[in-house]
Amino acid sequence: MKNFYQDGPSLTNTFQSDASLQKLLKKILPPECQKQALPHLDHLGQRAASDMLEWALEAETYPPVHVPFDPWGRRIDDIRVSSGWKNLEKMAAEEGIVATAYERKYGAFSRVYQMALLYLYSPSSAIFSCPLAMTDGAARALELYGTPDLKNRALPHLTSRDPKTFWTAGQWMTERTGGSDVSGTSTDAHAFTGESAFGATHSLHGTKWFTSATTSQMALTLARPDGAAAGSKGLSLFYLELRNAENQLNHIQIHRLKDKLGTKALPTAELSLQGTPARLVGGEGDGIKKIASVLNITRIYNSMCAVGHARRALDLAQNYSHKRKAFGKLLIDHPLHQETLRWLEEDFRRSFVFCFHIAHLLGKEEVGEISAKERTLLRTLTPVLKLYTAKKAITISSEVVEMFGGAGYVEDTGLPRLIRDAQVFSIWEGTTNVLSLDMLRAFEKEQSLPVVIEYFKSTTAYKNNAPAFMKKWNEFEQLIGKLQKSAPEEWERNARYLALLTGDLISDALLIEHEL
Ligand code: MFK
Repeated sequence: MKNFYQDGPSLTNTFQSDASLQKLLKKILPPECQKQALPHLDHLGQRAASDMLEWALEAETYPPVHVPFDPWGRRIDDIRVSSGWKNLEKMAAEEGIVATAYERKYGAFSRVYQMALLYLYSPSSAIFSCPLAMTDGAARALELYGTPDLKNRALPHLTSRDPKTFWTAGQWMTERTGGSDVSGTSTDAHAFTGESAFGATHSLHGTKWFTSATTSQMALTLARPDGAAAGSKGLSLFYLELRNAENQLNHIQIHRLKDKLGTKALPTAELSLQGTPARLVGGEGDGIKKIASVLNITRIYNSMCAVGHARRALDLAQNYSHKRKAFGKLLIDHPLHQETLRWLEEDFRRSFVFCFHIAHLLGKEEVGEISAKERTLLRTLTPVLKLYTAKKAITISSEVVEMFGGAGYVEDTGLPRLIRDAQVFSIWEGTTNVLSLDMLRAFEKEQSLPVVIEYFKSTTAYKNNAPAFMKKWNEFEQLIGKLQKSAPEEWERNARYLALLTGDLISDALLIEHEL
């Protein structure tokens, strides 16, 4: 076939093509919420397959640039981003990707509605979902720990639908000594004596090693006040604004942008705080515990973005399977290709249903409708969700790229980005091992293992003796039994395996409950 040219994959309205999303939302959202949410999601699904794709491509093609000096040698540390990136930010505000959760028009279901928006927005956003995650996390931390005046100052911006007043937030935890173990944080906080627009209490000195997105207007960060203990116990949580009224950086110097494996459109910088005015949040001490309220939100965002990413990879693979012929027939007509897709689709649905379950629990917690047992489940299962969905997104992305053969390995098809951008999900906001240990932390601190076991025993899958569920359940019971007789170190050695098994069990149970 001399004149043969293959058609590439294409997307249609990503809400309309998503049977799982429609089915789940119609089942769990109350009618008045559906009335607003479903048309809104339909509209967003259309944008995710049209104008957003153009902006995302532009943002990826023209990644951010750090301009340290003006032409005359003045230090300016400008970070220049493409108009595509700016449009994605503007649109996020207008569509209420963060605001929907905080307006709480539909109680606990507002979070489910908002997460569904994020799920559609994220895979076409060139990872603008990352600054949104930190914005949402900062809003929650300020809700929980901020004084009324600090809340009044920042929350209306973080939850605004008006692009002119919308702010994004950064979460600056990682230093050169580490992103997982932050006990070595060497940013010092000295008493602040000058004037500041936001009631600064301290001035910060130190280096932050991974700060995304450094174009944000505010950030939450950790620092050690004078006289505080060494290690993580001596850390406090601080609020800062990056720029002053003259739009100059507030004693912050940007060293360089990171040259990352993926998430190329996202400006992630190394910077130093050189006497940056900052304000204590929630009093001195307990910095890790307070920033955990940000992390628990960003980890759920990471999960929802991983699920959205997996859906996008599969949409492309499904579409291509109906276009591409090999060995005399369409890919979709080959039994082995069908089987591979079926297996990947099931993996996707596992992550999908688990993620929306946790989003609903989060919504209940935020409006004070959560029971004690549900709160324990939310705390224990959030790290499991994050590690589980990240691993699934990486596997699915890799398999989908393989389904395209050589085309999947060629940059200008856009397909290699699927793998690069998936890899961040298992790194950002806690690696698989760190999160497995966080599950153990919750077992211990919240005494949550009995609650998890009780939950599994209450599911339809358990009551109906569903074969796949019971096979894993037996393995889970045996492993727990063995660990209960072992040294603490054995819990740690088995933590990852146990976390993945827990993820399998909960997703099995939820797939049966929701008939997905
Ligand atoms: C898309 C953008 C991509 C851009 C590229 C990004 C590349 C990567 C950049 C990064 O570096 S991301 C890394 C971000 N860092 C993290 O996510 C932190 C990961 N590390 C952890 O989560 C550690 O487990 C932790 C820092 C929390 C360990 O610190 P500690 O001080 O040894 O923990 P400790 O003493 O057990 O906990 C302190 C308190 O916080 C305890 O409460 P109490 O004071 O009442 O005892 C804990 O229960 C509580 N806590 C810890 N984690 C919690 C939590 N509470 C609720 N939820 C949690 N998740």
